[in-house]
Amino acid sequence: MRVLILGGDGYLGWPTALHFSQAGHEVAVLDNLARRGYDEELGVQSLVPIEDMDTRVTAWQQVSGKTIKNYVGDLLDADFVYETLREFAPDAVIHYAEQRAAPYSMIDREHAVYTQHNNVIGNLNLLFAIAEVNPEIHLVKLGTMGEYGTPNIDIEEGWLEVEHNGRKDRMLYPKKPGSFYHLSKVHDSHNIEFACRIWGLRATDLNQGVVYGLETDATKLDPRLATRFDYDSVFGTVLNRFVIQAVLGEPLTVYGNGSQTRGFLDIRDTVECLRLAVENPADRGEFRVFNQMTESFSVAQLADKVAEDFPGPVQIERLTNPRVEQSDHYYNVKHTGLVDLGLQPHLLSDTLIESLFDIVAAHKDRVNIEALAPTVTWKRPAKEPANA
Ligand code: NAD
Ligand code: USQ
Repeated sequence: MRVLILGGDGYLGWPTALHFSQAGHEVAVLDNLARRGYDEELGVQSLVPIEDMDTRVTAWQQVSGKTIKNYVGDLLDADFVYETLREFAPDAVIHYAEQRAAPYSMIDREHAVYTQHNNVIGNLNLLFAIAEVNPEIHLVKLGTMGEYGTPNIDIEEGWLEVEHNGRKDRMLYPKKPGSFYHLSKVHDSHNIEFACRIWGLRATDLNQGVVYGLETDATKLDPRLATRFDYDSVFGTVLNRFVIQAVLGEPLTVYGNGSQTRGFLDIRDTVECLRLAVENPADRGEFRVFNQMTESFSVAQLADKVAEDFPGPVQIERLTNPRVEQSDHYYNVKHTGLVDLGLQPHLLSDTLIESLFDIVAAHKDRVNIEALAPTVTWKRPAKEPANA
């Protein structure tokens, strides 16, 4: 198949491109390199050095003999999106290309507006381009488990059978997201469902949990193929951060009492879930939703697991939670759709965490220690008038 990967320069997009190319698909990546810009803005860099896209693509050609086409541009540029779809003529488009950090979206008004504008308008441009260039294209869109929040009932895969006053309907599962970033994904999901229902597009929304890990079969083949690994309090995700903090001898930063529970998955399962979704497309008019996670853990359980696996002393620190989120809540998620398509999950009890310690140790001098502590808070202090 011909597969276009939007956000192909990112943590997940690049390993996904390699995985599809390795599996024999014709692959192109598209990215506006915004993620590298956020690094500069925040004064951080990927813990593991990453090459620019030209070097990555050349390295892959040398290692595998396969080519990946590289488009540099912005999803906010609608003409560019239409042109790319016409030129590459994909069978499937994987859409990762959004601002994806909840804390980044909560910094201030500008960052919230940037996040929702970038994500919602980029996705809308894509929907129109697919509808007008080739409505047969299967859109595989990255959503997030955080769209649902932590409701006090079981979380279904996207849809809920509702009985109300004696009548029944199948409704989109109600959403209770926890940041302006997570909200942008809810808006995207609604826009995509509408495009499937009204225009007959075909789409799969992958409500993915928090990803951990660094290497896939393909990225391991050459250091120039490495993907990014974030440790900072804005873009670093919780388990990756705990592993890095342990190696640096810094305390593991558990927010609140650590009872908040999330869905997680290994990066090797992310790329495989994408392959399964693309190779088994949704029907025309279908808005298909999978919950892309393999296990649930509380933050405290993750900290304990890292402390248990790390060969040296580890301190676990409970910080006042900078976010507003529920603790001690119910969390029970249905996630059978991808398993039914053939996913064989890598579980956290496998050896992944130990394998990360040496990689982190080799690059620990690249860490800006000051970027580890959380600085973005969810609450809004009243602003003094400018002339006060
Ligand atoms: P990332 O930030 O590393 O990659 C996203 C890429 O998209 C970046 O390279 C960025 O430059 C590009 N991009 C952003 N806006 C763009 C635009 N307007 N036009 C073109 N390119 C643009 O993020 P990631 O961790 O690889 O996540 C990829 C996707 O998966 C995101 O949509 C994210 O919401 C979702 N997701 C990630 C996780 C996780 O734990 N990393 C979990 C659930 C869902
Ligand atoms: N947390 C800590 N300590 C830390 C960092 C995080 O206790 O040092 C806690 C947070 O309070 C939160 C949980 O860990 O309860 C997860 O936080 P995170 O930063 O790892 O993940 P999150 O902000 O939810 O976002 C990440 C990705 C996002 C994706 C989401 C999947 O950045 O792109 O959408 O995971 S999900 O959480 O399922 O919505």
